[in-house]
Amino acid sequence: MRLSLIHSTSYPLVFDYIFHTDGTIEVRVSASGYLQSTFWEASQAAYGTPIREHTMGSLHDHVINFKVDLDVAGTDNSLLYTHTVQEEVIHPWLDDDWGQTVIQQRIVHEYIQDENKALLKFPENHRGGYAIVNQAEPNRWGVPRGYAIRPGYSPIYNTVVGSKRLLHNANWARYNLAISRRKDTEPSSSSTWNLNLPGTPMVDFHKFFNGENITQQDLVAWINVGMHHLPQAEDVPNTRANIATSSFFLTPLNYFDSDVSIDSTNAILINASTEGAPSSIDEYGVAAVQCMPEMVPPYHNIKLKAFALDYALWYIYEVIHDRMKGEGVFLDQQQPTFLLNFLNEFSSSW
Ligand SMILES: [Cu+2]
Repeated sequence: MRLSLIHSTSYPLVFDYIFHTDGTIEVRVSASGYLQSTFWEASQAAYGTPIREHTMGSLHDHVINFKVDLDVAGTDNSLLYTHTVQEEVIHPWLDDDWGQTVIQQRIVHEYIQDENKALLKFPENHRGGYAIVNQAEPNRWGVPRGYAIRPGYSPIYNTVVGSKRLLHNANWARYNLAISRRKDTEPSSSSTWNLNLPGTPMVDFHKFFNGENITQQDLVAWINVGMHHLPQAEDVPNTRANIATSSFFLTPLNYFDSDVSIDSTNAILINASTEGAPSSIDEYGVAAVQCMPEMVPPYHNIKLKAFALDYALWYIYEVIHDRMKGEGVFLDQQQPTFLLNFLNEFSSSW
């Protein structure tokens, strides 16, 4: 099941929450729309890319923080770091020419107990990962039931650290994820006003991390998605949502005793017990469903007059129109000629 929400401005963000039949929840954010650009000047090539004759797409980062208040098999949860290491061991039963030393890998399970050590980046080469588990609730095989937090597309964090504008107000953006004790006094990782107070922000994310023990406690995961945006020609006219996308997965980790997607009622069992004979088919009583969407009606504008198919111009027209209305200048909806002229001039220099 997929739930999609669109936050629509000139730079729309599509939020997808995808519920997989194995119990995985996928969270994905995709960006599109118009770049906030600046004037192209060749000496500034280290800070952007020319995307038109006189226009530069500027280098920037997007980081978006999700608060994930997971309770895995109850509220008593721990942070498990599982990773692999290389080791050198002796296998005495070997009689190879090069000896009995073998280099191999092994799994290391480690519970992170100190909240201060739970400001995390995904391990290099993604050789391991983090999970919220309940140590007191094993599955059938004796393994603590858990949910892993896995990276999806573009698992990034903020590049710039230490700038005065981001002194303490975006500390949440410095990591891939962080795990803290859940508290009513820590409802969000930032606030609208943080922007204006870099040194003493309303919410300083680092203050959530004060050395508390996070073993078998009610925990919250703070997870970042985003993109290092080095603009390119193909960001015009719209940033491409297939590339400007970022995601993470919350996925069962020994939470079940096996893959539960097998229990999906729309499974079909085909039994061909005798060669040459027709096979029996069991659809478990689920009727075939065809979800054809309704035909989309032709586009028409219900507000004002539409100009050709260039939505960019149309958008600008609407913005200008709204501003003029806001400033008390009445724009006759039936006579937008002067505005069309303006748009033509604007588009030729654009
Ligand atoms: Cu961007």
